[in-house]
Amino acid sequence: HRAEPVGAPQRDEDERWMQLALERAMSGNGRSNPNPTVGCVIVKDGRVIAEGATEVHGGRHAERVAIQSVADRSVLRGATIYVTLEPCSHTGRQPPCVELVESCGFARCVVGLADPNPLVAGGGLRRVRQAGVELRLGVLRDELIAWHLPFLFWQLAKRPLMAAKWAQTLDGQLAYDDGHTQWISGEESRAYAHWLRQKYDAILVGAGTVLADHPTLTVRSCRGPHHRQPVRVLFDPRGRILSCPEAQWRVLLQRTFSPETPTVLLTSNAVLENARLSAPGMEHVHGVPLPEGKSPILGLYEALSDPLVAERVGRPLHSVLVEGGPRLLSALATADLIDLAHVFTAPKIGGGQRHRLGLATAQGTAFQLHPFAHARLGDDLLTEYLRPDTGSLLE
Ligand code: AOF
Ligand code: ZN
Repeated sequence: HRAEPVGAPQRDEDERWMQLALERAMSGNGRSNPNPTVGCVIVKDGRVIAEGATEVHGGRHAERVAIQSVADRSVLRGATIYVTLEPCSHTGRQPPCVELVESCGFARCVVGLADPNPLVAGGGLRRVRQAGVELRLGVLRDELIAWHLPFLFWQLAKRPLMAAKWAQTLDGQLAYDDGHTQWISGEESRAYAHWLRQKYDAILVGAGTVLADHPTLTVRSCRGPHHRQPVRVLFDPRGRILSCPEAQWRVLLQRTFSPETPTVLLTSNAVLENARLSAPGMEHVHGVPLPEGKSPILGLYEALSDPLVAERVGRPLHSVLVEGGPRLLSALATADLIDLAHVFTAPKIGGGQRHRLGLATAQGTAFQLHPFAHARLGDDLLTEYLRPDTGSLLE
């Protein structure tokens, strides 16, 4: 029985290069959505000779960016190519990466994850092997699953990934009793949270948060590069926002959109019929009715995956980051609909009674999550959790 070192696990050479490929992917965070942002590094004689990450949707894939960055392709002979996701074997908006990989004379190809896209699904791996290139699959699997989760989830579950994010005190308050939320987590956590926003296609908040915090829900003061703004979705089944005086709801809604990134207001049909959302200045707010005859939370899914919504906001909403408030998060947990949670815990005791998560289920029926990653951010602790069946979906 050998004692394991405390702290970070020992990494082999392939894991260290794959870590670099993951970091390349992360630096392109959100840029290529709904395509996965893949990272690629090419290594020869212990040195990186090329690297790349997927470009904007429809643009070049990571492997092509890396390979085309070298002036003389003959240096690639005998090198090892590391790529976070299986090289594609289909012709989409881009020609198949695997053809390019085959033509370079690599000695080895190290792949993080197989691509569940039915157009690829192992086809790329098979061709790499057939070309006589040594293949290793599954390096840094867990980290790469966490990174590529929005893409993997959409491919496997065929519904939007619902990720929750909240910051809490040690005693589980999401805001102090006076309603003050701004400063629960520290500066590093907030910078990380901004960076995280662009990983998702949309940010979702409930009407309570809009009325209490007047949020803009933008990516700013980010840790790392900033590539895009997610679509903002306001969930307001009872029409609380539009029942404010018009001057007030105009200001609230205007804070949440810009011409490039519209806002979707999900509310009831009746509320939308009476509102003056089509008035000048409101062109970037799309009022979308929640389907009638089912719980608003279930209607939320239907509305998010509606192709008409994708068309109106100019992109599909395959993944959503729910940023609160406690009431919406509690409703999602009660309906067992949180697939993933990013939880920041600040070393403070709020000491109050309000703004906590609650479950409207029978006593003793807890909503269970499994931790899969944690990090220290300044004085805060970030823990990331998966729903147990999200984990098994990925087996
Ligand atoms: C790769 N490398 O960097 C990415 C891949 O429409 P296309 O041609 O851009 O193809 C999109 C699909 O390609 C996407 O659904 C996923 O299966 C794969 N993404 N593959 O070899 C990359 N981003
Ligand atoms: Zn490709």
